[in-house]
Amino acid sequence: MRTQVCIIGGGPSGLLLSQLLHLKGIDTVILERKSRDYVLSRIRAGVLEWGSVEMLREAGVGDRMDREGFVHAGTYMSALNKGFRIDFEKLTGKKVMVYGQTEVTRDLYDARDRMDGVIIDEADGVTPHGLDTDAPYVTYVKDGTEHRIDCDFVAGCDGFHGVSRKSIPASVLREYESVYPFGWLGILSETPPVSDELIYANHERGFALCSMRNANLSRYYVQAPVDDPIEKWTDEAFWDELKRRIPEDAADRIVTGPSIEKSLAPLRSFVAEPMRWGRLFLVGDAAHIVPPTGAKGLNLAVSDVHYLYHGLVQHYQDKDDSGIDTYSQKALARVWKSERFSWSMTKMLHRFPDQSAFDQRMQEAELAYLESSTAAQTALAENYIGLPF
Ligand code: RFL
Ligand code: PHB
Repeated sequence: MRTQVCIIGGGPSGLLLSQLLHLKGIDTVILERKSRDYVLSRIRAGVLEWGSVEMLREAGVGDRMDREGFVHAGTYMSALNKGFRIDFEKLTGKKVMVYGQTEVTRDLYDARDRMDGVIIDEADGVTPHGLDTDAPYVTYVKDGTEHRIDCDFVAGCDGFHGVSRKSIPASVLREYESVYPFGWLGILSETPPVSDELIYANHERGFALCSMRNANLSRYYVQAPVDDPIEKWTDEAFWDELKRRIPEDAADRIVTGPSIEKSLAPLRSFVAEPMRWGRLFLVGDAAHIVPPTGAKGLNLAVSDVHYLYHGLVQHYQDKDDSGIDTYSQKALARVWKSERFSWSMTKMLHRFPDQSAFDQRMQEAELAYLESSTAAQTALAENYIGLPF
């Protein structure tokens, strides 16, 4: 088989890139290791920057998001069980959209199906070859038979554990990493959200977050030791802990119920450079990971897609390679700024095991400054709603 762009990974970045390129007449094939049901059962991001919202609309998958998503003009922060609000709209003129990654992925799969997009799922042993030549190709095994796809370019959209980044020689690849000494325990429950906007809470027992998916589906997180056995966290233990960490009025009115999903995710900051090697481009989590505190992971995947999509369109339509030649540089400039924001939100809001009394006071002072300063709130809001592409 031959295609113009072979995309490894059928998560949001691979699907969105495929859909946008298709609309410009550029042919793609997606190779996905897992089944579609598996991909659609992953519960992940919940907040879209406005730039991401506009990219999804441009890709023709904005209708359900615009009908069912929730536009949020601000967020609540809480310190020592006392909340204050940051008004994104007043401070920046912009808002965010709360619409789950699972739904974004579903909308993209539906659109690709409607347009007869080729998505090969349950593809094993996906391996890119000849990435530093003019004739790259990708091999994979499906139902016991090996196949080969010849292409012009390979887009590595295969997440942190994928094969693409590992194809870049160690002599070229530079990796930067910081692993946090805790995780996020998240639950999904069929209960009305406790608040009309998200609540990010700093508490002496650890961080907590109240988020949502729709009017009867809530998403809550508490900071927890990353090696805690999940069985230890009965629903009752989770709700008790969450209530201790959030503002009292929220704790009093929260509606609890059985969890329908529960998982413990590690927190990491990671960047791989460069994001292009020969005919390979890394996109999204394949190149970088942020801790979820700033809600940036999916949004960074979308901004990578933005730069690569425009570069590839320029290459095919105008015979101009300047876009793909500057892809890594442009994407990384934005990636590092989002890394900084996610890292600073994580440091401000979590309890670290080795935190000294001084560190603790610094955190309290930072939150007090944020509460009282329009300049500090504007800086947070500008990053949260998303830096320009
Ligand atoms: P994905 O979603 O990991 O998709 C990669 C796909 O590649 C497939 N794959 C392979 N396919 C073929 N061959 C191989 N060898 C392969 N190896 C892997 C995988 O099966 C998968 O389908 O990466 P992508 O597309 O770059 O998207 C990135 C986002 O998923 C990620 O950044 C966000 O989910 C991060 N994130 C959040 N981002 C936000 O913008 N806002 C949020 O509110 C937010 N909250 C979160 C999050 C991530 C979380 N977890 C669990 C990691 C909350 C959590 C708890
Ligand atoms: C979510 O709803 O899953 C979510 C929201 C905001 C974050 C992280 C996750 O910062």
